[in-house]
Amino acid sequence: MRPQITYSSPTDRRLTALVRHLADDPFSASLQMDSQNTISPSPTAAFNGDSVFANVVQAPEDPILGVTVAYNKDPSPVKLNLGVGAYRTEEGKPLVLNVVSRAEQMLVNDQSRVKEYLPITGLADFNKLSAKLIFGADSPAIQDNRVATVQCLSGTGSLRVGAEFLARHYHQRTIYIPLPTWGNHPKVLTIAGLSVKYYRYYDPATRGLNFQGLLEDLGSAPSGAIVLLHACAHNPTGVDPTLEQWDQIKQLMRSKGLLPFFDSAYQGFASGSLDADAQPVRLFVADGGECLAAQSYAKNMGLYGERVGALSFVCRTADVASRVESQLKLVIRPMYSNPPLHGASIVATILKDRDMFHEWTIELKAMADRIISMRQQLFDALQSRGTPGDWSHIIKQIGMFTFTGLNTEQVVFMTKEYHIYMTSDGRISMAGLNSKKVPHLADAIHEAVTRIV
Ligand code: KET
Repeated sequence: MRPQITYSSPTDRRLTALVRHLADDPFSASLQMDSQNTISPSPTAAFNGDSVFANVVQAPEDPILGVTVAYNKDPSPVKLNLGVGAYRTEEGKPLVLNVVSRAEQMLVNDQSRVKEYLPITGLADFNKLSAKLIFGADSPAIQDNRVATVQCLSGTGSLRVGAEFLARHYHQRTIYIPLPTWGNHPKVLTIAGLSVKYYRYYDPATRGLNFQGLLEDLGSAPSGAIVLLHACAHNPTGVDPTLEQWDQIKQLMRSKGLLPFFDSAYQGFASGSLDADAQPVRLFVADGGECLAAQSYAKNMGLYGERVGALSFVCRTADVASRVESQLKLVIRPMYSNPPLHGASIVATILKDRDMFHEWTIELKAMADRIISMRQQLFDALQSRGTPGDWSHIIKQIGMFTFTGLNTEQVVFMTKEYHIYMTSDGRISMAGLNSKKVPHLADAIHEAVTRIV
């Protein structure tokens, strides 16, 4: 007799977990649609003379990247894309940092360079320098060799590899993520095999942090649960805890043995200072405890399309760190084998040269300052129009985004009548705005909130 075969592959389990998660997602109905259309396997197509894929249903666009797709199709000359978090200059153009161009030129001129595969863990220099950037040059964890860092495919890839590792090797599969959070978080984490739960983060009434709710929810999390924390410039709300609040969060998490997983996609974009923005992470590392950090160079070095990022595990001992690294290789190798060379070479060139590093910090600060000035200009424009409501959150929130408080209907109105594109939750990318477009945006907001209450 043939043995009974049970079809419970890791992929099946992940899909089941993902569908289960998305079905009771409290925040976004569009996620459920995603799950129907992109993730659940379609019924097998019978051969019908057309295509074996005839039963594949049309998937909806991504809630963030799909905004750019819609924007690109709009022929209007006044259109404005405030959807994706991508920096634009005052002229509305994408920016390649001078220091990045300089590093690329140096790489091109270096005749000794070859195009061999990198190791599975990526470029060694890049990894060391990335750990130094986030944990600090004098970090005791780095000095003790307790940090395992691997180069990954930008922030998203770092989150995915970290989550896959945790699903395989960590005793708790539950990860708590803020409500709301970056729309891709629940998808990346669930498909990696973790089970997502939310902790309260944002209070729509105050347009600030729901600190009490956060403490209550983490306080009732099962011991050992993983907690995703935005290192700075929380996306989409632009609301961060103060350092004192971070300290309280740390104490609570340590007392319950909760494992911090930092997503650091905006280091330098919140305050303009790389060190200041890394303080929350360094606070957690300073007590000798363990944590994970996913870093992205998409925004702070403008390397969006190069897909360059790093995942670090801060461990108790060097021995543990080395074993963690050995297992990370087993996660990475069947996923994409090894990471790309070019972007990491640019980053390493800049981080290891004093002058270039300094030049980078100046360019980064200029980007952060331009965003802050956009906040002020938009706020002033709404004030001068007498737009109903309190708009002070525009200048209080930090980082790339303003969580405006505009509802979906108002967003749809602004897109239809003013050709202004943004995500349906009312998030606008301040980095996509410029002085010339401020009056247009302020007119649109003014009309949207006056007409649609
Ligand atoms: N984490 C957060 C919090 C985040 O906002 C992004 C990107 C990422 C990670 C991933 O970035 P990567 O390019 O993989 O390094 N957010 C912007 C772009 C996107 O959605 O992909 C955004 O929210 O517009």
